[in-house]
This record gives sequence, structure tokens and C-alpha cells, in this order.
Amino acid sequence: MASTAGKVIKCRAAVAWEAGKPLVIEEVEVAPPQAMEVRIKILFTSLCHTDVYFWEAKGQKPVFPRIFGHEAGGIVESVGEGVTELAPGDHVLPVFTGECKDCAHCKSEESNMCTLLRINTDRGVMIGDGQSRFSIHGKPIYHFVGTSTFSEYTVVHVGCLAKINPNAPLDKVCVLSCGISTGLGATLNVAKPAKGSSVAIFGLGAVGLAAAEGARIAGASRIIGVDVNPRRFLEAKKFGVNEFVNPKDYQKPVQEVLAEMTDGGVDRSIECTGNIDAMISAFECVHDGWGVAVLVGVPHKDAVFKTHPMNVLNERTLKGTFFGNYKPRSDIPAVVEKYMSKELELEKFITHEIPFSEINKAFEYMLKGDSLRCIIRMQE
Ligand code: CXF
Ligand code: ZN
Repeated sequence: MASTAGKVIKCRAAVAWEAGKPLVIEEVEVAPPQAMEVRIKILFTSLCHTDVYFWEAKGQKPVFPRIFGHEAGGIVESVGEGVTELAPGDHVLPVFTGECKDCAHCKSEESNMCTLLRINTDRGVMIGDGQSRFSIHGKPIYHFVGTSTFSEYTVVHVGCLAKINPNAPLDKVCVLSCGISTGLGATLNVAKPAKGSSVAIFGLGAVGLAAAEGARIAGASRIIGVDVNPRRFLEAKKFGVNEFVNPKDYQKPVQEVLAEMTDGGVDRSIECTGNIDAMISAFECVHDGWGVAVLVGVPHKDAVFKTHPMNVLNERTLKGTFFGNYKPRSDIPAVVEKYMSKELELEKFITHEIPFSEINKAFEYMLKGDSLRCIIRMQE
């Protein structure tokens, strides 16, 4: 056991004191892990849109002060009571949704929506005892999605940690904690395009490009990127996107444009914007008889999906996915191996790298739409 085991650790963390205000690097106290919890040293973390969204807290329940961050790679420092499968020194990726291995979802081969550890963005405390493990002079600082990786040390439920190959570079594979696995899994686990097939990707941000990477790996021959920002296409080519459609260039609905381009519709489509009209287009652009559309983007809370039932009766399938249908503990280690064997490329997602002290820059890059993933180095 590390000499710090069982003790409070003082370390640096980026605290969001208020919605939308720059994070402040503070010295925080991190309590030891309790039953079924693990304290980890974060080496690298990266920024995902969800951090920005809940930091802005526009229409979201504001939970502050809070430590954001949910894409990261770290090393186990100490484990709490009842943790048998992880030990100090193990390399792990924290995941915002968990796998208890005991609930009906975890026991089902078809689901990754664990009842116990499913994401709850309003909760700022650990599920075990309803307390926070972070404090400053005894005042609690709240957690975010059970991960809070914008801290040199954090405490995570064992069910939200994927134990990975210790040879995997954490400054690359940390992006597999959320966005990249989500897009990749949407294609490989849910859309499952056949070799030589056509795939339309709506939204060419990091998640959409990860979906494209999945289509490239699956051997799709036409990967059609759909985005209202023409700047995205140049970058998308690196991810196998070989055709581009900007809906703004046409008078007619984009589903009609795609149907004309593909002799009746694409074989698969993956929606990664969360825009409700894009979702409807993504569904209606798939070929009748066999087309499958997969929704990934998170819509506005009042959004309603409207389509004529004939579109379904004509044998189009609509699916949705959460975290690319990956079970965090059972499946993510193998995704890391896909990177290790060079089947999956991660470097092209990493557009920026900064030291922890400059973490606010990562928010600026993302808000300007300049970055895909910005890696934050915790050790300077
Ligand atoms: C998202 C997935 C959908 C709900 C909010 C969080 N994942 C991580 O960024
Ligand atoms: Zn995320």
C-alpha cells in the first residue's frame, strides 16, 4: 500500500466556483476511498463537451462548487474496503457511467445502462455515503458524474474504472473515457456497417469523427460527412470521411440529397449533433428495406421526434446508444488494445495539449470550436 493510503491527500484541483466562471486551481483535500471506492492519481485528462455544458449550467441544475472532468487516465493510489480487482499501481480509465456487474442491465448482454452506476449529472456526492470526498478547509467541493478528473487525485467507485494495459500511453488512451468510445461504439457495436457499405455521419465534432473512424475500421466504402460548417470537412478526411454534404447548400431536405446520392438511401447513418431536425434527417436518409439509423447526440429536453410511420413500416430501423453500448469495465480494455494494435488511431483526435495550470484554455478552444480534444497534463 502507498504511504498515503488511508490518509487525506492534499493536491491541486481545478475548482469551478460558479457557473461559467474560469476554473481556479486550488489546494484541496481528498479523503481516502471508502467501501468499493478507489483513489486514483490522474496523469492526463481531456475536456469533453459535457464538462462545458454543465459548467455553463444553462437550464441545468447548478451544482457548485464542483470539480469537473470525466475523460482521463490515471494510476490507482489506494483502494477502499471490498475492492479486490484493483490494486495500487494499476492503470485505469475512469468512466462517467459504471458497471456494477450485478444489476439486470449488467447481467444482460444487450445493455450497458447499469442501474446502480448510471450517469446522474445532478449528483455531486459519492453513492456510498452521500458525501463528497473533496473539501477545502472542511467545506465540501462537489463531484461531477462520479469522476471529477480535473484534480491530481480523485475518488471513483470501482464500478466506474476500466483496468487497462499498463503499457498503453495514458496521454492518448485517456480520450477513450467518453467521447471517442461513444462515437466508435455507435458504429462498431450498434450501426455495424458491412464492408463496402455507405455510412452518413451527421455532425463532424469529436464524437462524429470517432463514428467515422469506426466506419473506416469496419471497411465502409462511402463515408459521407454531413455538417453545416464547411471547415470541418478538411479535418474529417483524416478520419475516412470521403464525401461531404452541407445541408445549407441545398433547397431540399438533406435526406433527399443523400437518397439521390446513394440510389435510395445510405445503408447506415449516425447522428452526433443532438439537433432534432438532424435526427429526423438521419433517420429518413437510410435506405428502406435495410437501413439503420443510430442516434448519439443528446437533444434539447423539449425535443420531439416526428416522422411518418411509413418510414418505419418500410423497414428502416431507428436505434439509440449510450456510451457506444460499451460496458465500461468489460469492454473498454479491449478498445485500448485496438489502439495498441494500431487498428484504432487516436492521435488525430488530439489537437491541443496544455499543462494543468492552463486548463481554462481548453474551455476556450472548445467554445470556439477550435479543438477536438485538448489533453491536460496533470504533472508539470
Ligand atoms: C454524455 C452522454 C449523455 C448524457 C450526458 C453525458 N456523456 C458524456 O459526455
Ligand atoms: Zn463526455
